[in-house]
Amino acid sequence: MSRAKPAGAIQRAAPGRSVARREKPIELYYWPTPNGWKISIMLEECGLPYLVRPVDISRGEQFSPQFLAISPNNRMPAIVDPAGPGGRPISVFESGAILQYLGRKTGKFYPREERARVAVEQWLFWQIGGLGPMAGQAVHFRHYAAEAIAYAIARYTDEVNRLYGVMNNQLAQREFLAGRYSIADIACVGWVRLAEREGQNLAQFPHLKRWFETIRARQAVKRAFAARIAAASAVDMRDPKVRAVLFGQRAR
Ligand SMILES: N[C@@H](CCC(=O)N[C@@H](CS)C(=O)NCC(=O)O)C(=O)O
Repeated sequence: MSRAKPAGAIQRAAPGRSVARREKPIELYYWPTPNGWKISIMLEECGLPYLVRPVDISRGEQFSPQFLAISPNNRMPAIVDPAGPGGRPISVFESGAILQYLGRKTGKFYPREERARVAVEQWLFWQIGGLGPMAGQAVHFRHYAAEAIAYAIARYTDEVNRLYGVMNNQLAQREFLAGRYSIADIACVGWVRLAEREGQNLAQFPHLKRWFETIRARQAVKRAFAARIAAASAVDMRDPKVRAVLFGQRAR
């Protein structure tokens, strides 16, 4: 398996903020996927300076010892905040934990008041335990599986359809999943962006469509979605070397 050296870092700053200022940027270990977008959206929304450290998961960079020291699950995203608690660096892996950390750090998109916080957390965990894994499997069996397995395609496509219906019903009553725009919406939007690849038609879910269009129009979200990593755009998922890295992983 390839142990390619990570590609160069890309420094980003919120509009109107200079990256030359004293504040050390948060390092974002990133690849442009729905899980990666969650954190680039949050950093953009919070106006925090950050440095993108691409983790080319198609070449096995998620298995480098340096990355595993931060993210032992060999998955991105992860962050290193040089100004963590007590002014000392802290690393965080798992996108939900990162969103909560950044929400607590900035006081943004993650309310303190207990009822409002619980409302956000239940939808955040719903995404982490439900929408993300199910949509990921739907994409896998619809687009990447070596053979088309009708049962698996139907099972995951149906489950994502059910989950979209749950969001649609919630959004019939509220502007955002937990009332106000929050880390729960930030966690979900990248997966809804891939609706077509998941075998879903947003026209079937008018409230979800309205929500998606509202969030997609936010400047921070536009910037996060527009950020390109050339190597990622060039990945060919049919390449046997890429497939050997990403599929059939077992304990090491
Ligand atoms: N539960 C994790 C999931 C992260 C995840 O699945 N990341 C994928 C890309 S979307 C990854 O890094 N894959 C590398 C691999 O499969 O080896 C989170 O929410 O952070």
